[in-house]
Amino acid sequence: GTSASAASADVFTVNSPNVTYTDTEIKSKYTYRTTKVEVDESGKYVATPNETLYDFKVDRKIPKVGMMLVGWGGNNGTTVTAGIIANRRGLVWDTKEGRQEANYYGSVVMGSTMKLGMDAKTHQDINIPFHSVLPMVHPNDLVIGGWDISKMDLAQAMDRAQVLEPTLKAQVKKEMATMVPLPSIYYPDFIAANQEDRADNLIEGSKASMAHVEQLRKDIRNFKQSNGLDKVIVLWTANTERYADIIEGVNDTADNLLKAIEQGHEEVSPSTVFAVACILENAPFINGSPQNTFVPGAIEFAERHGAYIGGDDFKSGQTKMKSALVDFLINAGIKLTSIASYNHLGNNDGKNLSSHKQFRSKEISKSNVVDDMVEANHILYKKGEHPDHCVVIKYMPAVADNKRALDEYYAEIFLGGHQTISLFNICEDSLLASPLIIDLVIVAEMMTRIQWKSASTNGVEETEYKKFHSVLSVLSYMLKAPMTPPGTPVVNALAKQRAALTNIFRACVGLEPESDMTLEHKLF
Ligand code: NAI
Ligand code: DG6
Repeated sequence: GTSASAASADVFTVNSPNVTYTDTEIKSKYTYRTTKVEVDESGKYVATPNETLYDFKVDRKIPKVGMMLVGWGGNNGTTVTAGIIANRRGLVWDTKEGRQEANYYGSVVMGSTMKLGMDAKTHQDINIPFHSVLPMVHPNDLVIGGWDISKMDLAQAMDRAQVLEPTLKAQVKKEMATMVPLPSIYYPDFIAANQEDRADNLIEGSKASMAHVEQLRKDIRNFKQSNGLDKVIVLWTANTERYADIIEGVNDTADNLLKAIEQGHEEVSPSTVFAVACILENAPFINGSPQNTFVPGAIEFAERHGAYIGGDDFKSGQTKMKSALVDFLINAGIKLTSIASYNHLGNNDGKNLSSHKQFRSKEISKSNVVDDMVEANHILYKKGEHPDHCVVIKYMPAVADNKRALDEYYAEIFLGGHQTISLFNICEDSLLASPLIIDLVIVAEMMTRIQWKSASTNGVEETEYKKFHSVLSVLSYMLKAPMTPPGTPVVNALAKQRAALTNIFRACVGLEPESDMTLEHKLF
């Protein structure tokens, strides 16, 4: 059942005539301030401040939520599961560096703060946990389940992943041994041939079918019912698939996609079948891998059902750094001229990516991440000009999950000089990706409880609250190739992505965006 909670009001309340709290809702009247730009007859820009009034409504009842992972038995699936159990039970374990406590480092929602405002007397910043700005689900309360084409229980699969300390594994083993992934759908052509030996937990049939859609829907419903859940969020953290070809009449529209599934068309991937099943169950579906799961027909289908989708590809280490560093360089007026991005890793993800078509999916998601920053600076870059950018991934079994990433950023500075920045990033891949899974699930769930309507401009009050767009671009911070509503721009710059997330959440409780002007400290 649901439990009423006042998580955000526990830490703060907003004292404003524009914000009202009831037991079940927070309502805010919010003025969204932007700048409208037009061009006059002489070709000059005319910038006009613009205000739009919105009403936001947040459902304060924190639901009981299930997180179902596709690829539950993989490195990310086992690591995030063990991590949540460790936090839930407050575990402490020995390592060669001393005693380690469970934590949620690497999660924006659980590990970061945002400025609420300034102390009324001292003008010092008051910061609050990100998690408390709105009544969000706590990850400790997520009920976890999912599917895998490998039938290993989660305790054995955690050993196979070689990510966690033995002293931690020993404490979660018993619980994880009881967790066994549901059989999944496997269409061999979509993942590397080298994955075949782990495919021993399969739903019958090796191409898309409505029977597959129905089985996955049943799995979601059963999970929901047997755990007494209000809501299920599904996240793909299974192997990277190859791209599906976009074919007219097959996956270009919602109706064609459904027909293609009925006919067992070979260009419909397992991840797209999962997406369709989730849309029909109204379970938000997030793609943590790079492939084009959300073919145009899948997006249209989600829109038609008002279901939430998000993707693609977790932005964990090398690319997160890239989307911060390139933002810094270009906004510093430095002309980035090339990025050489190399990495090697030895986990099963690396093995799958050693196959060309699957690597290609990853190459695409890793390569497009600087486009918006380059396009925004027409002083440094002519139209169509962009830095050289090369992405290499190699499989090196010995380093297991400890990915090594080497990046060289080469830039042109003042008067023809050059700057070379060389980065060597050793990141335990699944320990970076797991907190992103938590953030994606918590934020996506939160978005299902926020509604909006345009405030009256002509005296006629709109009565109907609406949802956000099906494509949750607010998840961009956690994703390498953020999906946005069709026809809308993609933002890759990390700071902008975080600002969008925090400022939308602030707006829901009637708070202004954080401008960082701090005039209080600058005026005499
Ligand atoms: P993994 O290979 O350890 O796990 C994937 C799991 O998916 C395996 O257990 C496999 O048996 C299962 N699987 C494959 N096809 C399936 C299907 N059709 N249905 C159900 N299960 C299926 O990989 P890992 O390291 O957990 O990564 C998962 C995905 O996340 C990969 O696509 C990877 O590229 C992506 N990713 C990982 C990041 C990281 O830092 N670990 C960051 C960014 C993306
Ligand atoms: C090698 O590049 C394997 C990939 O799955 C990455 O480790 C993963 O996509 C994370 O990438 P990044 O660039 O965010 O560190």
